[in-house]
Amino acid sequence: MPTKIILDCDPGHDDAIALLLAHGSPDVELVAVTTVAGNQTLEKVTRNALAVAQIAGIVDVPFAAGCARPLVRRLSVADDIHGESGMDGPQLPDSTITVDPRHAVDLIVDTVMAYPEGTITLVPTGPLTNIALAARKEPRIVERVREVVLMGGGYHAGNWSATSEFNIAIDPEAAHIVFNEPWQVTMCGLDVTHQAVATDAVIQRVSDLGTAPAAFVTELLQFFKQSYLDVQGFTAPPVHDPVAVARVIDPTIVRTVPVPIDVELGGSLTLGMTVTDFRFPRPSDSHTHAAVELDHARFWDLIVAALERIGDPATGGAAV
Ligand code: PIR
Ligand code: CA
Repeated sequence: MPTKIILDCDPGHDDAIALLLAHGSPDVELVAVTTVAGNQTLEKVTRNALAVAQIAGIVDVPFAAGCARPLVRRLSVADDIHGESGMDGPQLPDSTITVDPRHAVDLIVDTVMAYPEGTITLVPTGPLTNIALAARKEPRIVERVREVVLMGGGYHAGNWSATSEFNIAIDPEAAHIVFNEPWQVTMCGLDVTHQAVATDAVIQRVSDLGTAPAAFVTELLQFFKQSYLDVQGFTAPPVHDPVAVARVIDPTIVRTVPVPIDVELGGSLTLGMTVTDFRFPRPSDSHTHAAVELDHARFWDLIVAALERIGDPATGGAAV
């Protein structure tokens, strides 16, 4: 039985690839896609999510727009990395797929309450605003959710400040709520996502697939490569968000350790830091888990296989 997931995202080049990985993998079933302001405004990231759905033929999954700003703070977007549209590079098609009328928070709550307890996994790949509000609106989701596997944070270094990663730093209060509810939380932070680099060999492999969705991903990766070089000096771009999806598909691809993690809300230099306690002895009952190591080869194998399965929906028929 595939694991049922709700992808809560802010596409975003890497969010788009996370969505394609989830759609093209037999081991996970997308039951809802929700959007949140982060990499760009809510309007832009929602449009981008629908464009990805159009390209990949994701027609039977509800897409709902959520929060347009963080709980407490003003929105800052990552247009330096993701561009004006939030997903610059490829031409974005107008989508014939329409957004669900429900607010993302309601779609999350309704979905988790409708399925049996312990069956829905939440996969947030943007700021945690929608997830935090859902937990506050319907507290029973906390015990019903199977686990939360998120991209965000890290225990070593930041990308938005010296200590803090974008998804956490943009809405630290929401992240504080999510990390402090007693559900299982796996943090796929920069420590592992900076291992998920798209080398030129990887980009070539994707390009060689020859389908329209693969061409779209190739263009996303080429743009991401250039902006990561210009903005952060990386020679190959880290493709963060699919790491969380990969962890759900195959836990052996992302090694984790159970350690206490909390989110700094008070520090003037460390606001939004995910403070991770690796001290001995490790608590036996930690509900938070830090990802520490990625299997790079098998990670990209999963993405290539997903794109193969998606094939060329526009021309009909998958490649395999
Ligand atoms: C990536 C992101 C934001 C800022 C930068 N510099 C790079 C987005 C990605 O979509 C990912 O979810 C997370 N936030 C990585 O920090
Ligand atoms: Ca993201």
